Amino acid sequence: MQKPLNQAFPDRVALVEGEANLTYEDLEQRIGSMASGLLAGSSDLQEERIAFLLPASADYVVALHGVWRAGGIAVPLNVAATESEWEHCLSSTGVTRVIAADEESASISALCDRLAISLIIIRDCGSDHRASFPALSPQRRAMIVFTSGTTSKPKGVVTTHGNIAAQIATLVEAWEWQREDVIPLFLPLHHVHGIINVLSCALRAGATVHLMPKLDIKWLCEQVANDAYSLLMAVPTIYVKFIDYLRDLPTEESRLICEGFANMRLNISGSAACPVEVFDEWQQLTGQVLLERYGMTEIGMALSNLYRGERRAGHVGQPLPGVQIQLVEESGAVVSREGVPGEIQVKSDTVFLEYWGNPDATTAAFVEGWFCTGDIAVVKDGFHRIMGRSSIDIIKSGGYKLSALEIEDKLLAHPAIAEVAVVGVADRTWGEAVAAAVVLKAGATLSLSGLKAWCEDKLSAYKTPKKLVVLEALPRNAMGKVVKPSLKSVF
Ligand code: MLC
Ligand code: AMP
Repeated sequence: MQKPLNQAFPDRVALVEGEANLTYEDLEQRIGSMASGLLAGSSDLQEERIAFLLPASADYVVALHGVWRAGGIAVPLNVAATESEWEHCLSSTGVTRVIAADEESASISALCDRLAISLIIIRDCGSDHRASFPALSPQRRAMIVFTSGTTSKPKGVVTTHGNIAAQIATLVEAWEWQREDVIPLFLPLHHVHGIINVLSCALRAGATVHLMPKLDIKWLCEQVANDAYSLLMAVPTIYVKFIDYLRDLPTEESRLICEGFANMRLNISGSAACPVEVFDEWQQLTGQVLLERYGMTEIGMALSNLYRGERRAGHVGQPLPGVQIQLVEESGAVVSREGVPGEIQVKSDTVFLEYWGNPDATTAAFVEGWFCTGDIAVVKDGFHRIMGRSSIDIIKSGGYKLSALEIEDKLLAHPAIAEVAVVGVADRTWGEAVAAAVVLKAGATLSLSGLKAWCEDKLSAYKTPKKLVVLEALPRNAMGKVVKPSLKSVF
């Protein structure tokens, strides 16, 4: 399934990293060397889980494809996570080797020692002895990406080579990816938006990816003004950041950058709801009509507005090629007419295989072969509109899916906190912001800055509360359960 990347376009530039350009031929050489090194004489890694802690870089791409080519399962780690978060990813999936860059290796080496996992530095991974690589069926497991949800600990979503090929194929077709495309990649590479929609589609199409380890709005705008890119894919928060930046610039400078955006062939928003105001402002500023689409780690992308056709603000469009969608009412009845809301359920080759080591969660996620997303939508004139989620414990902040339960679990260990409830509250930049309501232990005090500092080595920074209220008691119903909807109004 993992075909060589260089067959049709060896001389084209695949990756740009700083001043360096890597052609498809160069990349293929490095992947071959990496895969041979990982195999170290064996013929197939037989789904060995190999994690990597690498920022967006050619090294990352080489590690990902090297693991795939050698028959392993790739487990990309969040470079900004805490040690306890890495520990969960590594131990729950039985990772045996971690590949890291020089800079990142120090932060994970003690953990690898403790878990008896071998830590290898990427530059030491390759081998000059070219191995022959295993033939991989579409059913073979390829990747585990962690997703937060309605359980305290993130779940490992397993996709096969067939799933990944289908996720890429539907987007290459729907958005008409072409080898002339050039796209910046600033999204995190431990989630499907960055891994599949940007990186993998570009490489499948023979396009060029500009890798950047961090979002830098000013630098990106300079590139855009020089017509460096044909495509842009981002979460709504990033469009808000672009809008704020452009609005603050002198008119002429802003005009040049906006013209650059106008010259692109496509700007896409996804991973969280794009507010109609952001859609409208982007169009006013740049002339670009944002294409909004809907997806999920477990299913890749499922719904999308049309590349050639109407793109409706506040809507996520129609099913992508090869993806079947049904809306299902709470009663279990399939919605048969427009205007009736129901849970989005998906059937497609793009849908994941299983949650790693969690057959109960896997079984619970499917009904008669349909994957139940937990997202509620309604259809009008054939366009799907996302109305919300069935669980209040899932928060979408800047495109990251966060579990209120995971954050509550961590905060409960704080010495001043007796009770805690976490909710997402509406926020212009982040979509939803993490907000914590706490009841303190007798005599204790707590400030937001103190809480943030305490969270530093326990939670990734984007999970830490942005708002804090101290209450005498949490609002609870007759069963003693915290009434979270009423808590939102407290903020
Ligand atoms: C950063 N911060 C966040 C945050 N990102 N806070 C809440 N939510 C977030 N998402 C905080 C940091 O903790 C820090 O806080 C401050 O903002 C500045 O940090 P930064 O790292 O400099 O921020 P920035 O680089 O601007 O990052 C913002 C961002 C990033 C939007 C680029 O969040 C991001 O890459 N989001 C995309 C996530 C994504 O790819 N999701 C797709 C999942 S897959 P402090 O207090 O220290 O100042 C999926 C399926 C699908 O959803 O459909 O695609
Ligand atoms: P993740 O589990 O991180 O892949 O996040 C997937 C979730 O993001 C979906 O279940 C939706 O709740 C949300 N999502 C993705 N795209 C959109 C969108 N365009 N509009 C609203 N929500 C979205």
